[in-house]
Order: sequence, then structure tokens, then C-alpha cells
Amino acid sequence: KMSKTEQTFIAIKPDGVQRGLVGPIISRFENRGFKLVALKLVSPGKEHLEKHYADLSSKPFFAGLVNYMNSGPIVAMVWEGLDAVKTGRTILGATNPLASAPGTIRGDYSLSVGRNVCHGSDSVESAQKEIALWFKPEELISWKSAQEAWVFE
Ligand code: DGT
Ligand code: DGI
Repeated sequence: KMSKTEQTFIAIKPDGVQRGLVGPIISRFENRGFKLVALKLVSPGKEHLEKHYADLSSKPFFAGLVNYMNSGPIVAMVWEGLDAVKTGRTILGATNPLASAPGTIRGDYSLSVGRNVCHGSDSVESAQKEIALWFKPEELISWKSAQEAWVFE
């Protein structure tokens, strides 16, 4: 599949916010050359989080997952760039931090799947769904990054 410009939904989970990792996590996306399109600190509530994780509602850890996500504020973001969905997942690392490579966010900052500090959309389709769930259309900012000419040939 050819690389395309995509948008992906990235969230810093309550443990990431509590542990002071907002700056370092944002830096990884900025440093890589992705463009920030939307950003907010939110406590969206249980119902919203159950919608976000609807695909996992039959899992035994679902209630714990929703409680954890509801335990503090979350930084919700949309990042845009070449292959943003797949590359975003690569920057995050594997779901289970013990399987995440060093140099990834989870591989550098976490040890447990139930406290894995960040979320990233796992497909273009789920990115579109998640962006629509977390943001109003007018919260997505269209702008030209001066970096662009230096990041892409
Ligand atoms: P994400 O980015 O939060 O959607 O997570 P994924 O897509 O890497 O992982 P997924 O969809 O398999 O699992 C969703 C979340 O559920 C994951 O971030 C952590 C939590 N989770 C998964 N398996 C377990 C588990 O066995 N125990 C606990 N406590 N949480 C789990
Ligand atoms: O998109 P990911 O977070 O990488 O993975 P996911 O959408 O499959 O799962 C979402 C979150 O659910 C994941 O970040 C951590 C949690 N999770 C996934 N699988 C397990 C899990 N939590 C526990 N406790 N056990 C799991 O097997």
C-alpha cells in the first residue's frame, strides 16, 4: 500500500498525564515531523470511554480499562502526516509494554498493559471514527506548517 497523508487519534491516558509525560509524548510526534491538528485536555466520562472501547466490551478487563481511563484527565490529539496511523502505532510501541521496543513510548515509559500511558488508532477507519468521537469538526485546525518544506522533498 502506498504511503498517504493521514490523520490519527492519539491520546495520553491518565497515567501519562499524572506521570508528567505530556511534554515528552508530544515531542516524539513533533520531532518526527507530524503536524498537530487538534489538542485538548479532557475528562470525557464513563459513557464516552465505553463508546471509545466498544470493540472490547466483551473482554474481562473492560470494566477495569474504563475505570482506569476515567481516573483522571486525558490529552486528546489529532496528528497528521505521511502514514500517520501506522507510524503513530510504531511510535507508541506494542500494546503490552513488555513487548514494546526501547525507543517507543510504551517501551521507554511503561511496564504494564493496564497502564500503557498512550492510545493510538489502529487503522484509518478507526482513526476516522475516533476523531469524530473525540472532536467536533471545528476543533480540527487546518494550517500550513513551516516545517513541511524541510520534512518532505
Ligand atoms: P489502545 O491504544 O488503548 O486502544 O490499546 P491497544 O489497541 O493497543 O490494545 P487493545 O485494544 O487490545 O486493548 C485495549 C486496551 O485494553 C489496552 O490499551 C489495554 C487494555 N487491556 C488489554 N488487555 C488488557 C488486559 O489483559 N488487562 C488490562 N488491565 N487491560 C488490558
Ligand atoms: O491500541 P492499543 O492500546 O495498543 O491496544 P487495544 O486497542 O487492543 O487495547 C486497548 C487497550 O486495552 C490497551 O492499550 C491496553 C488494554 N488491553 C489490551 N489488551 C489487554 C489490555 N489490558 C489488559 N489488562 N489485558 C489485555 O490483554
